[in-house]
Amino acid sequence: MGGVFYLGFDLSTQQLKCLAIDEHRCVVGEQTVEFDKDLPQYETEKGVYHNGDVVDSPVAQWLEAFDLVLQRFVDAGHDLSKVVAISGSCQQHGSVYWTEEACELLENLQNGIGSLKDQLASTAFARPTAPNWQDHSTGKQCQEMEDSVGGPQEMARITGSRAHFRFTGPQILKIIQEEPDIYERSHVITLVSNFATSLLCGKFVPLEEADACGMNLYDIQEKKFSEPLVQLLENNRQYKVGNSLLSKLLGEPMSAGSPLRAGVISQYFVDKYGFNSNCSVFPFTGDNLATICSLPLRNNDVLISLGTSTTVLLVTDQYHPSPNYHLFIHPTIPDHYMGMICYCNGSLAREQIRDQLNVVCHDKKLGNWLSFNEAVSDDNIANDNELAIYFPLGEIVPSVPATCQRVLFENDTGEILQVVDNFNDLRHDAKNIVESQALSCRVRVSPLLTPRPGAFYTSIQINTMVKFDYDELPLTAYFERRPAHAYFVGGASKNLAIVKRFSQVLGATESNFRSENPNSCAVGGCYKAMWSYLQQSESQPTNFGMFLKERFQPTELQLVIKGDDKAWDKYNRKIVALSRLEQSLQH
Ligand code: ADP
Ligand code: XUL
Repeated sequence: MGGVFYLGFDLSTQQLKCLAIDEHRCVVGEQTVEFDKDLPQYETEKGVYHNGDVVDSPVAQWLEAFDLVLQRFVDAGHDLSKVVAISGSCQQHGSVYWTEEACELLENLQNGIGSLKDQLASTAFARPTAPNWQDHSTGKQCQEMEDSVGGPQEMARITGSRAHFRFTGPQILKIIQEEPDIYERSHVITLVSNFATSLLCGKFVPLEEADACGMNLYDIQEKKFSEPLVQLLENNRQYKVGNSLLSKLLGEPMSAGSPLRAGVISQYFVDKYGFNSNCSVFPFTGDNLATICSLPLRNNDVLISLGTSTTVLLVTDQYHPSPNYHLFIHPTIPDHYMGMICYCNGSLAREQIRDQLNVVCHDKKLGNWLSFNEAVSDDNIANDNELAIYFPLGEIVPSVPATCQRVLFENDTGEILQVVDNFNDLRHDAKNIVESQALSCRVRVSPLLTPRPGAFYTSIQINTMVKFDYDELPLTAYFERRPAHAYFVGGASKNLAIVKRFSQVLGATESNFRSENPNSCAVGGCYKAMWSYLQQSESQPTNFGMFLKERFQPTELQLVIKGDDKAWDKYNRKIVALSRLEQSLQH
């Protein structure tokens, strides 16, 4: 490795990854510690312990992973003294409970007297495990928190999300109620992100503001912890021997959007792995937040992750919260937010139709997408008056149990004419599933985008009011708010037929790209480190979006299709029908 370089960590559920990039953003090193395989003594399954609804991870496993991943860098011959800045990403929502002694222990970490685990594991933590985002055990606490502020809508307005099992506030409330001794012994509570930053800096580092939005405790518009929510947790304490919740959380978070440094690397890492003692550490953020930092995403751009489930991430300057999705403060762009919409039914539902179609087409090759793709791309399949939703699993948006519904509708009004058991043939289902999945994303994304009046040709009554979830907007709102760019990632983004059709329905005005970077969270961490570091030494601050735009090579992204107004306009006619179909499921 030549000149300076930057490290990006990704502490996820199953592994700790660390990526090194040089000043040209080329990856020059990569090491991973897989928890189940490399640290079998913890006996975790996919990185976690399951006990009924309770899912948690051993904190000591993460301590060992940090030592191991850095040792692997050194063993691979990398000179860590060239690292000028570090940042990273972590699984969201998890929380780590530290004792009063932890502060001194962190500040006195020393090489030569043992590993991080030896020096911290037995005395620095009030709880040996951290609740994991897969935990489902806080239903009671979610209800109490929503009731205390006046319901899910108000909770979403304050904190960017309604109360969720995995969010940190309900998890802390459960510990207050069920493990009062442990709670009182917890002098400091960190998220996984500032656990990692604190470890590397050898001192407690406050929360990072963007990741703090995953707690159901932070008032996003006021930019401070919500007093009524913090008070509710305080009121649940059985005895108040320890410090206040706000003090445990290390006060208000470090402001996102600015390149504020968390500190320099602790002497422990300097002595043990050869880091330079000036090496800067910038606040770690959540994994989804780091993902949007890995691509040149700007205001009104969307990222669609076509994995097992479908996740839509988008950058917006509109604070339009809803109980159906999440809003977080953007980690690097001031006055912007990241929207996150999670669907359960993504690839699995498409695979079911693919398999049924392959049976009919006598295609015996397991998992072959050929017939499915032909149908999805076929403009001669006449499905303009067809609409269907395919939810083999209960869905999050809209919130309905598992169902499959096919309807025919009146093209000019969107009125549903008939529920049918089947369409002409299964090729219609292939085309309809991709279209309706994309249309569902489109109508949820629209209210979060900036309105930009443009041409549309649809003859349908444009002042018709359309209802999706908690939103009721005139139809025009869905025409005027379009993404600028769409980026497709995840397993099914390999499939051009799916991505092209998705792109047409979503209607990005500029272009649609796909990216095949398997390390997006760690890459986002590297870019955050690099941008933050360069900002500190430059007199003219560069906005993070511009920084990425300037540095991104066009070859890193594959252009799938340019914005196509005509193709997009065709789907305007299906919006009213989708709204009616979804509402018929709620009754
Ligand atoms: P995860 O979400 O679990 O991280 P991936 O992002 O790897 O997983 O996505 C896995 C999904 O990608 C699979 O369920 C599969 O259906 C889908 N997939 C993979 N290749 C293709 C393809 N060529 N066409 C359509 N879907 C695909
Ligand atoms: C997001 C969430 C997951 C974790 C995975 O809300 O719970 O994406 O961040 O690590």
